[in-house]
Amino acid sequence: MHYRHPTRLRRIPRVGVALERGGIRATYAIHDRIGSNRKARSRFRQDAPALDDVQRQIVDAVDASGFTVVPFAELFPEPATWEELAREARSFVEHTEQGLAAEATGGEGALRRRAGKEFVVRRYSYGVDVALDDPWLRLGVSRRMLDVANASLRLWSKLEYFDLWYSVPQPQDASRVSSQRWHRDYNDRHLLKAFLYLVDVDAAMGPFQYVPGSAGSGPYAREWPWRPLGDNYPGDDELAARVPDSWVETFTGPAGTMVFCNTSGFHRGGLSTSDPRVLATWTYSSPASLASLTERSYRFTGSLDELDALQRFAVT
Ligand SMILES: O=C(O)CCC(=O)C(=O)O
Repeated sequence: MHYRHPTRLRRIPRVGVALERGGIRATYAIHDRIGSNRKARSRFRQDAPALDDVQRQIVDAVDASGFTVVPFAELFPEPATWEELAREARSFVEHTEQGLAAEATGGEGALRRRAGKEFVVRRYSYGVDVALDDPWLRLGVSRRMLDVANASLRLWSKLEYFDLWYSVPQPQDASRVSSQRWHRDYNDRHLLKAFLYLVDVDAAMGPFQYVPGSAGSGPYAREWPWRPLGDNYPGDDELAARVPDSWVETFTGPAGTMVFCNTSGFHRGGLSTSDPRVLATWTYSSPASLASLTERSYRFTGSLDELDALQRFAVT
């Protein structure tokens, strides 16, 4: 089974696009109800993880409103874990800033960006080879994280993506583009993303924002409802007309702030007009996810023997 990446739809005549979208949606529905997700759900039920209080609170809060915030140290209390990530983050920032300085003087920065989202410099982007010596991957497949993701999605999930992002500050009058605008992620309704701030993030630095209750059966779930490849960028003014500002959650916070959320609900962020926003992010999706079938951001090149069954499932 193969999904076509949505950017490739543009070259197909309009009737073809409609048919193809229909096909993709039908395929997603089959995978969700009776295909790969059914198996992943039954594996989860056979061996449901025992969660501690912190993990349970995350799962319950995401169930209730689509998001929650937790200090990293509550989930990972060992100081050495944070210290290692903070060191890695500093080296990513240093490398990025050297690259940006080189570009500013007409040189080659050797920085990783993706078309349409040039404001984000990435540590990895897509197609990178990683093993368990990578602390970001190690965290992503740790049972502390994976048990939360699986309990939240109620199935054995796939770690579809992880990366570090450096959001380059934009001019004061810059318009919002891409994921800086309100949207639902198109690829799956069973999604859990984690964002870990690696610097203090204030209101001018493009904090992540979320519309509580816009996923699952929440009060805003029916506004431009989620569909695979749906019309998921309604326009910020249109959204503001239906969702009061006071309802929106804005996640400012110190380095070490961790946000968990279901991004099939409305979210946006990353338009900094002051200092760079630097974060790490992990995406867990169901096996039916459009993205997990087509592309994983990384290739796991370590030995599968180092992983338990659930971790192997997540990275393959
Ligand atoms: O950069 C942000 O805060 C938004 C990220 C986002 O839209 C996403 O990961 O789907």
